[in-house]
Amino acid sequence: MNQSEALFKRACKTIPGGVNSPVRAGKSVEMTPPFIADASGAVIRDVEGNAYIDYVGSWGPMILGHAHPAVTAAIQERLGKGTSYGAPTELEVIMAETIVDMVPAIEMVRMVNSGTEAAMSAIRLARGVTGRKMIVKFDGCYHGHADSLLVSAGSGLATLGIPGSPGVPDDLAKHTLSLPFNDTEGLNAAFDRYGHEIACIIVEPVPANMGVIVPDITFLQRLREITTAFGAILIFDEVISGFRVAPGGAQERCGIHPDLTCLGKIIGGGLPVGAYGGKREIMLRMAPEGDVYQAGTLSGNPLAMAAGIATLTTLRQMDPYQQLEKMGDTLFSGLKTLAEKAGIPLTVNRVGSMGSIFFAETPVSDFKTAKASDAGRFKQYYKAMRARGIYLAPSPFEAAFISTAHTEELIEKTLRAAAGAFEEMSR
Ligand code: KE4
Repeated sequence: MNQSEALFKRACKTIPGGVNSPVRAGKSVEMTPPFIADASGAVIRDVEGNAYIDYVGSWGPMILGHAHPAVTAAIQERLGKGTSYGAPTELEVIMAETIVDMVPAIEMVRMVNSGTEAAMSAIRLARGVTGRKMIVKFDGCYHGHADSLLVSAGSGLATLGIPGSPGVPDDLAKHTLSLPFNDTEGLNAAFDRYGHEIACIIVEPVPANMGVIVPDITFLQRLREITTAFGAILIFDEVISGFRVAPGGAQERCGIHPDLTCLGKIIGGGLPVGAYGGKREIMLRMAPEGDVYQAGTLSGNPLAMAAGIATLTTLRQMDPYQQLEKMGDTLFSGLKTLAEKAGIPLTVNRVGSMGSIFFAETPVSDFKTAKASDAGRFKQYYKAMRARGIYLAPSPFEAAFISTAHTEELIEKTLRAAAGAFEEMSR
């Protein structure tokens, strides 16, 4: 038994499943998760000292790579001043001003501690503002684990094959309508039937929790039209796509402005964070200004703010999006070519520096087609790549992320590993 296996065995005695978030356990690939000792740049090292090129990036936050000097320095500078006060700081004002400046549809923003809190707060606000109960989400999209949103969620739930979750009361789940993504007809039919009962649509404008799905722009435009027509709130969950696919996220890329936006991950630089924001007149309904309640002991935590501000400031200075686009294209078109050479059908979906591969012969455009891809082949691929020093998400329903620390040389090394993996799989 190696050290990770020993630690996992030990962890399972006191932590459910040995992990603090289900998808980390790698159940769908049937491998013990590596226990991490440290990471820097694009490389992560396990407790045995094995080094891997990292495409998980903490599931999105590490767009600058691990232990980026600017982020580390910002945290260290704050440490000596205390870790939490429960009172406002200038850092929170700087963070809010930066988000408002960078994200087109955000005029006011509230910090929370996770993407889950951001999404649950945004739907509570939408229900409060409209006085309506029903919310619309899309199969395969994941917005954290708040009760109303664990209905055909993607990510962990998709990986574990649980359609919803025990513990979510039926009379709450019944207010959530989950529709197929990229299906305008289904959307129109739902609004024809329930339109005036619908408080909001919450959507990942670039889904990344059923693997990455490329949105049909006319579908996204229809979301905006139909919510406006029926007086419902449009919420873009940009916890992953925010600052990832463009400085202003997916809403900058597609030019569609939601009423509310959820953020997380990148804005904390790896520390616990979330945020929701949007139109001023909607956000002013939040306590203590307004009557919709939401709170959090550690919301706007100074260490998380320092790390997040350093991350966003560095991103603005570097403006790495063209380089990330190029690296993404090199990696994912390379994977497609290599798989074809090995006679292995592969569908590749990518937006900027995040993408997924599906072992499928047909396009993957929604949860149904994502689930139809060959999970057994993914397991073989995952094992073969990990054996060759490439660290991928242990699930076919996640994204691979490229950071600014990934070099052409590391991408080439990854493609060489993939060539070996596909060759092994084709035998
Ligand atoms: P957190 O509560 O995990 O910070 O954020 C929830 C969330 C909300 N919205 C989107 C679009 C998300 O992708 C997430 C969380 N993402 C998953 C992985 N795809 C987190 C990984 C995990 O659950 O451990």
